[in-house]
Amino acid sequence: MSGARLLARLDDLAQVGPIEGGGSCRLALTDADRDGRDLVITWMRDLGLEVVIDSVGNVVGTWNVGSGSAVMTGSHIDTVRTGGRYDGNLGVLAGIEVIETLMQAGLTPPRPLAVAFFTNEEGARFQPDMLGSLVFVGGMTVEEALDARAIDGPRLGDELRRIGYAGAHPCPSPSPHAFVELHIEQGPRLETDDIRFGSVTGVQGISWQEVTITGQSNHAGTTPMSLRHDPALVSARIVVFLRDLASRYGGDQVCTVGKIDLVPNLVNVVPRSATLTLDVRNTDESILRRAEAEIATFLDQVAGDEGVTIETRRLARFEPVEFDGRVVDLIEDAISHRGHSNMRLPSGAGHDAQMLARVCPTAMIFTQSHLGISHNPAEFTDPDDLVEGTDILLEVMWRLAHTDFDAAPGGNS
Ligand code: HGY
Ligand code: MN
Ligand code: MN
Repeated sequence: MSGARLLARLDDLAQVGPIEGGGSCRLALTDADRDGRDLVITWMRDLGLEVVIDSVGNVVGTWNVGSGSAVMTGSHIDTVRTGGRYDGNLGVLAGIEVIETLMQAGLTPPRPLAVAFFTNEEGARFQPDMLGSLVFVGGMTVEEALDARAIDGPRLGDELRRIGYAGAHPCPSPSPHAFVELHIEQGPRLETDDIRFGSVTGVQGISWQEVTITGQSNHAGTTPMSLRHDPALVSARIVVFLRDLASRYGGDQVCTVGKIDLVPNLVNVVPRSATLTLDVRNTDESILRRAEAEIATFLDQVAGDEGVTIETRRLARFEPVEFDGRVVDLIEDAISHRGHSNMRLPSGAGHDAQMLARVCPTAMIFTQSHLGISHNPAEFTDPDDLVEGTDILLEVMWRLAHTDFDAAPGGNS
């Protein structure tokens, strides 16, 4: 395995859509995303992989050796606006590195190996997140995906065509033999507990909605406070309510208002409207549903209090996912066998693996994230962990290629 080649490619990819602080901004299907795609496909083609682009722009590079369905790895190379250099990129470039290493070592697996990057994993520009992998496994129709609207307006299908990634390959795709994704944890748990790698047991549930509050724009100087119907105030009350809910629930409950747009957004105008996003997550589906119900009740109540109207729109909703215990066991064994400390943990972030888990035995490998920082250019993972994580990925993929899941009954542990 060439750690230098992996690290150099991570640096090269980080230079596509570069932002201050050493991170990247490659929002899905923008020119920067196109440039990142072009670069990674070049590396795939230089390896002699068969590169396929499907109808929502997912890209799969396959080393067509052996027989049967492929062992697949991969992740995403689109980023949030304040992206770090490892989120998603590591999983894709590590997959390429694994294949290149095996080729150069003259080691041929009994099955094809594939490495993919999926469209719009982040869900920052188009919703839902993990859109590409969701279509890849048949969880969303191509037509519905192509009609998704970006937060800046364009239609997903038009953007795909504009950047030259409206592929011909149909979705859903045939199911892989197995899927494994290497990803940074993006949270603090491994580092806090001084555990080097994680065997990821699943992904927590996620609930995204857009809330539009309509009040009455008015003069900031002349309108008595008692006569105001102020969407900015209602937005603030919603933010505080979500923080209080998360504190009351405790445990894995997290709530985020990441985006607030005021109209007309001027210093001397009581806003006419506010549009905000609610990101609510929990590992437990019943608790997540309880949180959603509480939020809906609060929205009704605060609309009455402040004399505004509130409309909501579902942006994404995925229940918690449990990975295949046989794959988690295999990952844990590979980590231990290479002499490293290991922790089993669920993922706080969404990943393409949670979609692949619908169609084949799937799990993930986590590396540490320094101080748990991610979706931030300060995202950092020790280069030794990036390289060793790739070696673990290689071992896991090799073993998956030699695993007959039909003979090994089981599933979620
Ligand atoms: O939002 C997420 O969990 C992921 O980064 N798409
Ligand atoms: Mn990611
Ligand atoms: Mn992310």
